[in-house]
Amino acid sequence: MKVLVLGADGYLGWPTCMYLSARGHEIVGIDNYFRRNVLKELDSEPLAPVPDLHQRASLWEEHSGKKIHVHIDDITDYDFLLGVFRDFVPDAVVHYAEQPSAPYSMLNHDAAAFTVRNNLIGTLNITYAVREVNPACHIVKLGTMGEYGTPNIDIEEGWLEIEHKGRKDKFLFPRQASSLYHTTKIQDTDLLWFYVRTWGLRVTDLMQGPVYGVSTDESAADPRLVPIFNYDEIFGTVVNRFVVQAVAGYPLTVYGKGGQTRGYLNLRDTLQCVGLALESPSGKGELRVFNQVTETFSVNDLAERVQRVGRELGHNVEIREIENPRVEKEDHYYNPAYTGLLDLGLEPHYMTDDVVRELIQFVEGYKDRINRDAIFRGVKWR
Ligand code: USQ
Repeated sequence: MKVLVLGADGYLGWPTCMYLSARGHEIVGIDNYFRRNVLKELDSEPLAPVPDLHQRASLWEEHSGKKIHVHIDDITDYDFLLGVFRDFVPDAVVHYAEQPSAPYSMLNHDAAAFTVRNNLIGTLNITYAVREVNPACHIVKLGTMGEYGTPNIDIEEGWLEIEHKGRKDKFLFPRQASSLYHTTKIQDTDLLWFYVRTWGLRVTDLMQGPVYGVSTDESAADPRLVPIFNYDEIFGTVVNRFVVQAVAGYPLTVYGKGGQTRGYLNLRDTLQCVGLALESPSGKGELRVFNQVTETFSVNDLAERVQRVGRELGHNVEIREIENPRVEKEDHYYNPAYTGLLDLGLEPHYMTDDVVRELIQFVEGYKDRINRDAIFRGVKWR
């Protein structure tokens, strides 16, 4: 398959490029270096040094003999995106090219406006380019479990059948996000659903929870192939942050009561899920939704696990409840369904102590690069 990966430089984008390339797909990757640029502005470098995308593509070719073509440009520029579509004529597009950080979207007006513009215009441009060049192209969009929020009912896999005054219909499961970033992902879903109904596009929406981990089969060849790994407050996700905090001797930053429960998954499983979705595309005029998580934990569960494994490895790991900078429920019901990807063949890599130990050991190798000032700055939701 010819697969266009948007957001190819990111934490998920680069490992996805390698994973799909290793499986024989032809890959073109695009990235505008948004994350790299913001990290420099915020003085929050990734934990391990990351060669630029051209250099990583060359390294990958040296190790695998396979080419990944890359463009450093912006998909919100429609002429640019359309040009790539016309040259490459993709069979599928994997859409990671969103401003992915909830705290970034809550920083100030400029960051909020950037998030709305980038995420919505980017998604709109993809739909137009697909219709123009290859309407059969399968769009695999990374959504987020955060679109559903934390309702006091079970979360279904994308859809909900409602009976009202004796009549029934099926709707997208109700959405109520708790950051502007997550809200733009709801709006993306709505955009795509509209064009699925109107133009008959094929779309898979992968409602993903927070991802953790760093190693993949493909990055084992060379440490310079590991994904961009952030532990700062803006781009780091909670498990990766806790592991770095454990190694740095920085008390684990549990926000509020720590009862916030989410569905998590290992980076290796993100790759499997995207691969499975690509290999069995949704039908014409179908919006298919999968909840892309493998297990649920509260923040307290995660902190306790990282503390236990960190202490076994000789680290001084304390847990500190700090005033929650976000507006979110800290004690709530959470019961999402997530069987669709298992039915397609997903074989989960669960979060065992060994997995956490391996991640801590990776971080230990870069201990000298940890910038303690980047760990917590307290971006407040209000
Ligand atoms: N949290 C802490 N301490 C920290 C960091 C986070 O207690 O130091 C808590 C947060 O308050 C939240 C939970 O951990 O309740 C998860 O936070 P996170 O920063 O790992 O995840 P989030 O901001 O929700 O966003 C991340 C990705 C985003 C993706 C989302 C999936 O950055 O791109 O869409 O995970 S989900 O959370 O299911 O919406």
